[in-house]
Amino acid sequence: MEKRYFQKEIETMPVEEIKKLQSEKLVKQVKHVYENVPYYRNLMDEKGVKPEDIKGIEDLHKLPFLTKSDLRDAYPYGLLGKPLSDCVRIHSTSGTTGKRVVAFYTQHDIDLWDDCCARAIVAADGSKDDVCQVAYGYGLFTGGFGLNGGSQKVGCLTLPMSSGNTERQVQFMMDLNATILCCTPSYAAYIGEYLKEQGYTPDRIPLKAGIFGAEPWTEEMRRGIEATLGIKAYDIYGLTESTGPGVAFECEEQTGMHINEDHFLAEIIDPDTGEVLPEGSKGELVFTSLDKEAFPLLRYRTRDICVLSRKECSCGRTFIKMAKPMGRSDDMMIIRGVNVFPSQIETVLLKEGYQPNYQIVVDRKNNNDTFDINVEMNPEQFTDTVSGVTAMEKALAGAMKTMLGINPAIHLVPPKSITRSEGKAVRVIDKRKLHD
Ligand code: DLL
Repeated sequence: MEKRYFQKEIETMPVEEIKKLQSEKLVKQVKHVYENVPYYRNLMDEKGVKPEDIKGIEDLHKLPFLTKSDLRDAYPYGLLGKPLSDCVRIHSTSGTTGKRVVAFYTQHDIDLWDDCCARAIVAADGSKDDVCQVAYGYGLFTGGFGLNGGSQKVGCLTLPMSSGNTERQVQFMMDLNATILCCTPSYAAYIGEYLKEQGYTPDRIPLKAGIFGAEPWTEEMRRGIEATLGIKAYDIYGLTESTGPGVAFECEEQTGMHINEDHFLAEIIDPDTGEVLPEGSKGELVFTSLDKEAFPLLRYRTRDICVLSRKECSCGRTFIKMAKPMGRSDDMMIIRGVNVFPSQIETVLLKEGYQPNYQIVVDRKNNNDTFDINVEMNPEQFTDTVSGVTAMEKALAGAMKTMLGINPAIHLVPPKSITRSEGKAVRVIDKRKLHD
């Protein structure tokens, strides 16, 4: 495949030049934030740091962190870097607890965000000859508008479907020959399942690529979606606080996502001590937005756990890569004293031949954690003999024990009995939080 980039000179810039550019932007951004965002100025003053102390990216560690609770304290306008009259849009996080985070955008911010998403679409082989079906939600969620902006910038014919109404999604996909699908991986899996039921084999589906993100998904799930839809599936990462999708995107190598380093400066820290860790270490991802105007977050702790790597990439892009974040530090459940991530459970399910249709239920009874996993059987595995089901449950529980170190109670449930997600999947019901 001929290598294509949306902004070649930036995407393939020598690393030393990227670092130089980041240093220049950082110095300017820190000064701007100190002068215009009293909330952050107070944090810097408390830490005894002045803008003059930041001479380049090597001084980044001197700045204070921002956390989600700062965003809540400063809600709604406390972190604005531009007058409200210069802002043209807001988006908000999908969080369901506490106050939502509200992020602001100037037109400049929207433009750079569109560029980031356009880079992702071109990396997935998109061009003006493609029909790009955007099935992320439109609205306060950033997925729909973000990919929509990128798609139009590339010149694709853009189908702003939003999420849901699967029957209509499929009808438009077929009638208008959509070649690129953008949605959450769980919704892509659902669309695939629906198409299969309707008798569509991969060769009859016009799609060639998918750009899936907004939630953790495993390599096994990727291969499953690729096979059902007959496409190449690319990961995309982002968060509302630093624009939305497109902070990082995958190229054809499919070995992690290139971070758009001309706009976002990434660090990995120890989530407990805040210490900056060397490249290649696993830890919490922290982002500094280098040139966003309206919501210019410095050293924002994402709570996403991942690894960065500057290993050379065959695609020619020089941007550092982040591994798939396999859960946020706050997704991690501690069950009977053991750390458990939903992604580990998903990996076992897919290895054992199940689909990623499951729900984890954690509760506390008589001071002991209970740990149940409801798992859907595939139609071909479906058996209604009690002994057959019990044997399958036992085998799966054994595989889980090997991966997790603790034994869940597995409940196999009939095909299609777990509600499908059209956006981000809800995998965990932790009832302990209700009691605590
Ligand atoms: O999910 C933005 C987005 C939209 C990304 C569409 C990709 C595609 P939020 O709702 O603010 O924004 O949620 C951000 O979702 O901190 C991660 O925990 C998780 N996340 C996002 N992308 C990925 C991914 C959007 N590719 C939070 N893999 C982030 C794993 C992801 N987790």
